Amino acid sequence: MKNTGLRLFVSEKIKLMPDNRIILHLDMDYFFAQCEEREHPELKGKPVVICVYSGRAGDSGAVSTSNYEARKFGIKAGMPISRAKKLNPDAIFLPVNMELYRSISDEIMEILRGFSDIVEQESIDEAFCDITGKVADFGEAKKLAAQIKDAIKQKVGLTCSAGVGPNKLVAKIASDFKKPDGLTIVKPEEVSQFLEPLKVTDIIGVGKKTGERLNELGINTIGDLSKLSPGELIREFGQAKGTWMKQASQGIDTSPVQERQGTEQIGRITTLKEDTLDMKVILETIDRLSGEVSGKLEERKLSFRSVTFVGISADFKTHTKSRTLGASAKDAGTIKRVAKELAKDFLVQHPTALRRVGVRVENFSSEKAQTTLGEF
Ligand code: DGT
Ligand code: CA
Repeated sequence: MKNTGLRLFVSEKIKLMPDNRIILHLDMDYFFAQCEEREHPELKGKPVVICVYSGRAGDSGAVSTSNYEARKFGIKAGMPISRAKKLNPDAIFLPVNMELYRSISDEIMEILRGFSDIVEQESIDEAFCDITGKVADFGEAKKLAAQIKDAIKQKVGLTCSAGVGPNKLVAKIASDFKKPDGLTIVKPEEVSQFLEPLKVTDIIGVGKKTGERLNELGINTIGDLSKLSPGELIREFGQAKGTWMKQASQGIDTSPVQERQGTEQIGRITTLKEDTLDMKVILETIDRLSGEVSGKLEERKLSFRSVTFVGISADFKTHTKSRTLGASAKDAGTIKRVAKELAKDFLVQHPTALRRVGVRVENFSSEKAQTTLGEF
């Protein structure tokens, strides 16, 4: 009798569970600064600060990010560069090199797509994957997450932190739980215990202002928040936000992982054997990279509208040249032809030795959608 009762209780609980998905969130560690460390290994172990200079005189501008060595001195994203320099005048200050970070981000997103069919790129260095269909349980999910971290380390040379949970809300908090190089798994039955001691502002969507208001009300942890009635939260924050906060505090989130349209690009970049201006070497490299890009497009049945040539010169400056086509294309021939034309144009205008060369396509449409259009 006892056993039957227990079984009944368990199956009831499973039926009532709002979510039976397995979601992974991945966040690269100190991303821009780690990209620079990869490009300049001599920076490793030193405090590195990545800066957005305002273009005005001197050190006017803000810190974009810093590595963990620099964070030990209190240097943080968003602070004025002048303040960071006071905190540690000996740190290495570098300007943002967005093209480099974008191309590394592309490589990472492609690796993720190799492991998961459903990838939602959330920012340059973060993504969600719905791996429900790929693994049987959270034990397998942990192994898969470790494999993904490994692949990124091996192929791209960077570390990241991953979180796995029953939904996006929990997965995201989990990836932030242990950094750098962390891996945190939160099974559905562990969600309440995991969230309880965390700060209310650890919930993505509970910003600084809401956090301060909650603190004034004596609500500091997610556990405190979960004890409030929906009515109390709605009275304070309005219907939509109050209802959402109640759910979030209980670790409930039904939002799907979905591809974001228009932000996607597929690219390949490689380091040449030596810095060179030799057109033959550069064009041969473009041929090879274009073939790889086209292979990826074929796998995903995508057509593209624009092609970009990326050249990183010996002084580490990144240069790009792009062209938008009159109509969508999907063949390797078009990528090769356009990328080579762009490379030639670039080298005529900037006769500078290149260290790395890349090819990228974007503005996608799916072949399926095109066929449908054609039928009309
Ligand atoms: P993490 O994730 O704590 O190890 O460190 P990051 O640097 O990866 O920080 P994250 O994930 O918040 O942001 C990813 C990149 O976005 C970061 O490397 C630089 C850029 N970024 C972040 N916050 C700011 C900011 O306040 N201003 C500017 N310009 N860029 C930022
Ligand atoms: Ca990050």
